[in-house]
Amino acid sequence: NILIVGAGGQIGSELVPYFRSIYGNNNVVATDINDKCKGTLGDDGPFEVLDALNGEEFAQLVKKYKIDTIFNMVALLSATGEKNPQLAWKINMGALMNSLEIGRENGCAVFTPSSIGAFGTSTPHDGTPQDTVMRPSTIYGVCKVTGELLSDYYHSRFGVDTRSVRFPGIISNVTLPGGGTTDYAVEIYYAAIKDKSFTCPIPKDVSMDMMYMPDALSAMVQLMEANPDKLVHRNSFNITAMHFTPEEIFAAIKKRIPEFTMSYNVDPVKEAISRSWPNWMDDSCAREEWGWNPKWNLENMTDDMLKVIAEKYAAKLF
Ligand code: VAH
Repeated sequence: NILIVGAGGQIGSELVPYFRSIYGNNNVVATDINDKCKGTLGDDGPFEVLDALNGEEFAQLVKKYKIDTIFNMVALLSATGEKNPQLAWKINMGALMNSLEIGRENGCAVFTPSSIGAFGTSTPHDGTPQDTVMRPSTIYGVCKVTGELLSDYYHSRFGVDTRSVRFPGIISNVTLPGGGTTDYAVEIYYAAIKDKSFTCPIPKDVSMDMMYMPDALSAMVQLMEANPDKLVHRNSFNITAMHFTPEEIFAAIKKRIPEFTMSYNVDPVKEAISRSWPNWMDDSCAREEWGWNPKWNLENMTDDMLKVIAEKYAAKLF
């Protein structure tokens, strides 16, 4: 059975129904710090309130539901982390340490996402390699690099089946992301439908890797179901589906909504963070070792995002 910790987040809220559609409602246990997301996860599979920092309760749930795979989706994202780095470290690393320790004690596989945020200004920005220098300048990035090293350590030292990917910015239309540097690429679609105009917090020339949620969801299944003998890497694989600047996503939306306009009000914190991240990553190792092959690009994603968000707007959901 699968345990998803942080089910209410941007990824968790879509991971739960997706996994339940594949593995069965009752085989996927959703947990979050409170029950706000209960009942919004697409169906009534098991839900438990869990503070991922409470190791006792965490371990009890793993035993109660006979969990064999833990997806730890708990994190304060990059921009939020910079407002309270001590809390970001406490939450991000506390949740991961509990996931790894409880995984070790109970024989569970452990998936924890890493991120393009694990890279820094001294990392090659174009075609960022799988194995390269990683000196991130945000607490989020420090947590992600530490998480990668911890996860590899738990695999080599204790034999825990740890696997993860370095996600780019993830674009989705179910749960709004919070506190991310790439969130502009989600907010722009809502603004295009609602206001026909958008004020962008990211500089016009900054390219970042991005991915549509359906590709992110299938990547997690593909990696966790991959033949371990073929994995040269584990924590974590570069994966990306597209990269663009604010100007490029603006142009894609304007092709569909000609009256759409955009201005810039650059957020200095998000500018510094986004300029320290890759322009585009080399994800050839993921493609070779477990068949990563994204289906969504800027064009078909923009069609789908505008369609779904226009329907949500018509239904007065925002
Ligand atoms: C953020 N969306 O912007 C998250 C993620 C790769 C970006 O880490 O912080």
